[in-house]
Amino acid sequence: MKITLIQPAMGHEQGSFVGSWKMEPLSILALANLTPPHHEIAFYDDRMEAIDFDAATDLVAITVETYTAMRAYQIAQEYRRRGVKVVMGGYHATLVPQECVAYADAIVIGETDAVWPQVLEDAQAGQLRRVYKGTGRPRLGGRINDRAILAGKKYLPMTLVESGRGCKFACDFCSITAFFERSYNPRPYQDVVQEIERAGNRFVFLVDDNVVADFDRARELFDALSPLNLRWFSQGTLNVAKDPQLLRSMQRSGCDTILIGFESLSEENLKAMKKSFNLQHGGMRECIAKIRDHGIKIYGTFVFGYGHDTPELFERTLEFALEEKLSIAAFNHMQPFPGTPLYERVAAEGRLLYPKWWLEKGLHFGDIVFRPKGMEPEELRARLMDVRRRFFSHKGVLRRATDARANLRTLRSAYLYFSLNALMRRELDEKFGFPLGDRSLPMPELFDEEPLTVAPYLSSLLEDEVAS
Ligand code: B12
Ligand code: SF4
Repeated sequence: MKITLIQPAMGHEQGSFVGSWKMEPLSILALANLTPPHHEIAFYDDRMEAIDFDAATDLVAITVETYTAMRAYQIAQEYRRRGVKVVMGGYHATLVPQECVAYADAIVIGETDAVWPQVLEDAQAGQLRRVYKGTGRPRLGGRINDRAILAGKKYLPMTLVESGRGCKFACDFCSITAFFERSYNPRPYQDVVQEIERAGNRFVFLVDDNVVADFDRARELFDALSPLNLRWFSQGTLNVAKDPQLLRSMQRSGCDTILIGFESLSEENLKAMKKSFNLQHGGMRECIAKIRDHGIKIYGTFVFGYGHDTPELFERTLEFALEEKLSIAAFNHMQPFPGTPLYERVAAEGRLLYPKWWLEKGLHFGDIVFRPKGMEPEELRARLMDVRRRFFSHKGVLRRATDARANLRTLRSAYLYFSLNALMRRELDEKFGFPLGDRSLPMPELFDEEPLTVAPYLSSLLEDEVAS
């Protein structure tokens, strides 16, 4: 069979796509590497090239996130009206399967590692089922991704590698914890090393949502990375600061930046999002100091729109981010992703302005899709934009640069610090205002479906795991 893999963009209108989002698509790479070699593979990255809908193909596979759902459904519509079967999978397909299945011939719920060959066999036999489900947690060992299908595409010069999936925390807004039900599944560190060596790039993004989810395992991984002379980036939790030995091995292994979700300086907000663990181990400032003392830069993320925000909290948060010399920061609005407890709560309170915001015609990235408590949606949007602009202003960048411990620790750290900040500043207007979907194509038709619930499918995933 000829299989066409597609990474959808969030939308199309302006002719270009946000530069810092053009990263290697690992979901596509996983599918390509799980496909038996007798099949032929074509791949379109909708973020940087036009899709030839008329090119001959037997099956189309599209990865769907919530923000790319509208565009993914439009792409599916184009293929299906040409008589080509479409399979969808990924976060959105897993968390809102009852919607996604209406736009595809088949969907895969959950991790697809074990089930993809079966989907292909069924497709070849003309017996595609409507819904497939990855059961239990797959063994992540034994697959070292080949990157041949990415050749010639203009990605950021950074290799993306998985070193584990999931996270044991339960933040109420998080799709990860909804998808993996608070479990963590590490990949053998030897495979991680092998994949990095095979890719041959010193700049690596370990895409785990919490690379320090298991301290002992993280230490093993970092020690194994040390001889590779890497500059690596990842995401983690603040509690890493409580283990100086782990921080040392992180530093030795070449950790440049760790993204940490601080989320809010308000204790009440943290409580509401089930993230009070951010206040442990001496508090945020003490933890930040320990991490920066090890030469590691911090990319801090903050969220506004929970119930206890005030104008003063925006100012205090900006001052905190500048004072603590965060290398980069994201100031996001609370986003009710379907399938999360947050979505259920905001919906139950009648505060969703658009229940299916991801399919709302005319919506842009950065638009507020719910009614915040204590301020108008437009005020929330405007305050966030103001804080972002001041953080990335020349003054803000220079103030944060006065940091010999991490941001300007070496010439290379300084180069990365200034170039990343310049990129983020340039992109502010482009990113916040980016359209969802392709306005030149018909919007996806809306179908009636069962009311959304907190992913009941995932409970059965867990049962499978217990049974196996
Ligand atoms: C790397 C990353 C990015 C990179 C690039 C992503 C890319 N696609 O190129 C950058 C930094 C640019 C980015 C940006 C954003 N991201 Co992001 N990102 C990630 C991250 C950390 C890793 C993705 C990855 O490579 N995973 C590894 C692959 C192998 O896993 P996978 O995608 O789940 O695929 C498996 C299955 O889902 C399934 N599968 C997936 N697709 C398909 C398709 C078919 C047909 C089948 C059968 C199976 C299948 O098979 C795979 C193997 O089992 C994830 C979190 C995570 N750990 O996954 C967040 C994540 C995907 N991002 C998320 C978000 C919200 C964003 C942003 C909106 C953030 C922001 N506020 O700016 C933007 C949106 C950009 C866009 N979509 O255009 C959310 C999405 C939530 C949701 N409900 O959709 C996630 C889950 C993070 C989170 N904590 O919630 N992101
Ligand atoms: S710590 Fe991060 S990855 Fe883990 S549940 Fe919370 S937001 Fe999600």
